[in-house]
Amino acid sequence: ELREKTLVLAKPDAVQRRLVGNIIQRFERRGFRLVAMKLLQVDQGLVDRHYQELRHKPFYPALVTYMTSGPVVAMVWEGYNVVRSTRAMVGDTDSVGTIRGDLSVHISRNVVHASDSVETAQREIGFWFQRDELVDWESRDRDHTYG
Ligand code: YYY
Ligand code: MG
Repeated sequence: ELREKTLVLAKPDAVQRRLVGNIIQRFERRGFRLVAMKLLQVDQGLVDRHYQELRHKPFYPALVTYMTSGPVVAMVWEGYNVVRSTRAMVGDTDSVGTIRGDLSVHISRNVVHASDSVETAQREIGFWFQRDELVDWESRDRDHTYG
């Protein structure tokens, strides 16, 4: 499915630490297509929806404080197998060579979120974006190189 979509968040620590460009560049370079992006201050309601299955975990209050501590960059990326590929690229804090492994040292400040299944992605995109915020566009690099 070439139109598979996933939600990626550059979390508040990524924005504060000026890592957003590096994160975006990795998905661009891989060949995925950016179809939506915005910077926003998140409120607790959105965190509750986004992380609803974690609401009873002991770390949940700290997770809410972290996620609402500053702006987040929310993105939708599209492409073949994008959900699975993006999870692999995001990796874990202790997996060097992944986004988290390269850019973070602690699970509670792991710089990025990516949806964990196609179904989760559809649901999460709906939490973060209106339907008309997703842009369908074609790569026409020749026109943009030569005018
Ligand atoms: O999907 P993923 O982000 O890799 O991990 P989850 O187990 O779904 O947890 C979501 C989020 O919660 C994680 O990115 C950081 C935070 N968290 C935490 O602060 N402390 C933990 N012990 C586990 C998760
Ligand atoms: Mg998860």
